[in-house]
Amino acid sequence: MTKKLLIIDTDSGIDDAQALMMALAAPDVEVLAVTCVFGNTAAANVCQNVLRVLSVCERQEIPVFRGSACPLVGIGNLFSDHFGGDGLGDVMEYKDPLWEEKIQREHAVNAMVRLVSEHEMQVSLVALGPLTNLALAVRLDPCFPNKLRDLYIMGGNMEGKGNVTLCAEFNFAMDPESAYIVLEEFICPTYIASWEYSCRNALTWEFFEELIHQDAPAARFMKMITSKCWAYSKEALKSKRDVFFGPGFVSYDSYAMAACVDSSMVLESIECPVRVELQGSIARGMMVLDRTNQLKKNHSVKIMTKCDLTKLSRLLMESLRQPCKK
Ligand SMILES: [Ca+2]
Repeated sequence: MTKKLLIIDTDSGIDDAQALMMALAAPDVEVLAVTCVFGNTAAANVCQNVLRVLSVCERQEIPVFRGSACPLVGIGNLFSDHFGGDGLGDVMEYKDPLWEEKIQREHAVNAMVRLVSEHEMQVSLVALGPLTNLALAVRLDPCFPNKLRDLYIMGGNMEGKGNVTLCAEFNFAMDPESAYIVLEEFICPTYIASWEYSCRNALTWEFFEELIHQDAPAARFMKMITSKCWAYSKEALKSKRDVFFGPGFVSYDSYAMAACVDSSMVLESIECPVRVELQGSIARGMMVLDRTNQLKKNHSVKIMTKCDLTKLSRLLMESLRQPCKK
């Protein structure tokens, strides 16, 4: 069987690390590249975080590319401390002094355009951070979306429930213009794991404990990077997520990755056109669902609504049993 080819665009991020491990563990998936973007932390930290995850899983042969350090418009100094200042829980004392030499020289956006052109209609792009690199890719090559097999996005919201601002989800709020461009111009099959989708399909904290206490290097790594992170503690009970959806363990980016790795993961979805609000004083960055086609767009996306939690749990468990032989 031919393997599914993936490019993973990430702002890693503890949940990005989890999602990346899920792709690495999937037997019928080949990760062509990991492209880095600012978001949970600065782009330089994202690069180092991805290298760490690949090292833990003994998959250093996968090329890592450095991408956008800020949004298309405005300044990019709004990093979240959701997963700590360094994006991986602020627990790592050792910094690889040679990390920059391990990053490819080619810019992430150039690499994306090149790889997708080399494997036309074969590459699935999984976007786990702000969509800046994707927006730049379609500006460099207007045919880029036509050459993609499909696109999976973690980001946006469907009910106007925001996690960083009143109405906007983090990845879209960090670069609303890029989110707008991608949702207007990427005409390939597009699947969106919104904030509400991930929160509504939460797993239990008991499952999380079982997950990170497996006897494998990847599980020990996940246990370490979540050990001092408030998002994985009882403090999180006070977050907006728990106010809206109740308590639970949510590995946001894993939902988009799981849908890409196993298409039977998504049990229900809504298919309709969407647009990102750019002008609003309250709702800037919010994704709007056009279920009655008032915008007269000719491209619809699939917005996931129900996840197979048994399958998701299994993929998460397997993803932390690495390194493994594929
Ligand atoms: Ca992310």
